[in-house]
Amino acid sequence: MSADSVQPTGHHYDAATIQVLKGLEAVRRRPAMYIGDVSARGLHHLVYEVVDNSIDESMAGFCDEIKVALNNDGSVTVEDNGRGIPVDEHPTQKKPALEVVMTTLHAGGKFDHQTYKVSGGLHGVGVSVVNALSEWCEVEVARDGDIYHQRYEFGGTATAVKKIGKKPSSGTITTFYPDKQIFAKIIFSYETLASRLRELAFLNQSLKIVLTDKREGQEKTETFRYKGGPSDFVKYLNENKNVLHPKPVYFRKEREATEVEIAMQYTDGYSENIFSYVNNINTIEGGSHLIGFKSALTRSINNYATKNKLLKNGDTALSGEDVREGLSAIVSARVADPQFEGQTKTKLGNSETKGIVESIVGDMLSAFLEETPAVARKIVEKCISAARSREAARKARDLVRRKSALDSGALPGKLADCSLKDPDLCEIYIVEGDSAGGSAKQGRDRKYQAILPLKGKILNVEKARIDKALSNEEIRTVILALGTGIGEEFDAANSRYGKIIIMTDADIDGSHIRTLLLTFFYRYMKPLVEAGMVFIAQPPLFRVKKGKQEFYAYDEVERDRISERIGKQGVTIQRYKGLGEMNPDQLWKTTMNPETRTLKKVDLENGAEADRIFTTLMGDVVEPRRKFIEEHAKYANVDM
Ligand code: 0RA
Repeated sequence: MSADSVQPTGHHYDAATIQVLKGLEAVRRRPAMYIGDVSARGLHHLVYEVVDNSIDESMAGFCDEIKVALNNDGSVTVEDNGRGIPVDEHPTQKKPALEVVMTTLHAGGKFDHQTYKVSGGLHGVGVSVVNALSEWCEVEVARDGDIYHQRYEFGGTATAVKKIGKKPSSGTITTFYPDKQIFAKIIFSYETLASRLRELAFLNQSLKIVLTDKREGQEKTETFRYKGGPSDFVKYLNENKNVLHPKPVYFRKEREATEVEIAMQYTDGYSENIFSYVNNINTIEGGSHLIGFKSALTRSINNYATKNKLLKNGDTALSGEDVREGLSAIVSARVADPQFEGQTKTKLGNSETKGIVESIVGDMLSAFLEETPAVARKIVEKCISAARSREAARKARDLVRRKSALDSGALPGKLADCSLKDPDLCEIYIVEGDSAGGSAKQGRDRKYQAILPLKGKILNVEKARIDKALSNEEIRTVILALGTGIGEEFDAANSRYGKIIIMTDADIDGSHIRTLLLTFFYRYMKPLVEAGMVFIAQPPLFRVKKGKQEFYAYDEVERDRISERIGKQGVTIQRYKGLGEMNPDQLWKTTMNPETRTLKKVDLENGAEADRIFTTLMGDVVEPRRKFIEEHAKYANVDM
């Protein structure tokens, strides 16, 4: 069924209905405008949109449990124990409020501004969008002792609101089945949903969120409920790190209708892990709340250090970077009328929020430092040590800068650059080893493909400060080749290539080098990753050959399917242990030709989760790493 044939069944087709259908038709015609895209990401957003309505009900204080179920038929159910969506007649639409909410664009739980003071939801488009993009959707509302039910198909009303039973408690149950015509693949990832639901549970102290996978063979359930809220979030982030003080610093305060909640804990590491949220939305691009937090942090710690004479002769004031080294923090703000800006609409624009957050954090943090001198001292010492090595870092950075400044063409000698200069057209393959580098250089299209072979392992930046990282030859080579600069000077816009493709062998060493490079990009060039510019090449694992016929398989299943199809007799199977075993032509055909290759985009859907993964894989603590690899080995397609 197409958008054009959306029709409410069993309903009088009046002017108001046409109005409604126009809205939802627009959603079906241009779904990406409402949910971002129609890939896996957009598909999962459908669930978040429904969950966000229940979260709003919980933030208003009427709901303390949300259940999400992945049903065996491919549909998803979201259930809450809130007040239930009202079912009485809508004053102007002359239809049950439930029906208005479900079938009218922008009429979500927020149709009445009095209902919720603050409200979450990235797109905030309302549940009618989910309805419009579903083959079918059913809602059950329990209110005032009765259960009401209504069914919709392709966004239109399929049945009238009917009483179907009795129930003493209230709540809303929404089940929807995404439209196969709109979403290419309607397979929900348990892990993707789990990490967002876990995040929501951390941000909404004591809210219980239960995720259940009911799909055959995948049955599983998890309950997310954190009595410590953001403090528990920080502990979770720091689980595999060495912390400087056992209890996260935590405070929550409201000022001028803005609520600020902060949890923070220092580790002995070097990276900065601050995750900021506004109304439960991860503000990846930051904004005024984050600026307010950072400036209050710098000022409070400097004031304390000065007042207590902790800075020695020769020590300069602590910089923002110094006071954030090794810090894990959650900055969560609830703002009544958030203005989201930036490319991904995840940057808070409200200018008044900066001052509010700054004054709350300044007051609360200064008080904490005064009252907890033992912890305060440890924190300040850590910051001072960061400041002292900042000097060394600057020297190391100068080294890179001088080298790159020799002349604009001072690219690393090992780089085989492409002839085009427009970054949008150009890509760079970062290749493991000289022999694979040789094949890649011969096989490439030199117009737009550059090759950078790396000699050996790059430094594990998870365990090194920037000065040490910059003393590593391979890391310097990558920075120079990309042209982005590093540290304070880093600018993704200066990248000489639009795509950065990591190409390593399909073995343990290869996956290690890949992880080292990803750790480096994640810690030092995160905007490149966020912009979706970092990719992993997918070379084949096998060549299946029979006579003149030649096929490439990217995993065992494919290998077996191919040999099955061409008949097992006379088939030779070669397992590629390294890229170097492929000749230039094979490498081009299988891994580099944009027409035929597959690239895996590195995405950061959930920053907090990504941080934990890098810490687990690259940090000091061994046991969780072993466990992680064991649990993920079957997906990782590496024999670690
Ligand atoms: C507006 C008013 C009221 C409840 C809701 C919206 C509501 C919406 C959703 C969406 C998912 N779960 C929900 N739970 C509640 C109630 C007004 C009242 O009862 O006074």
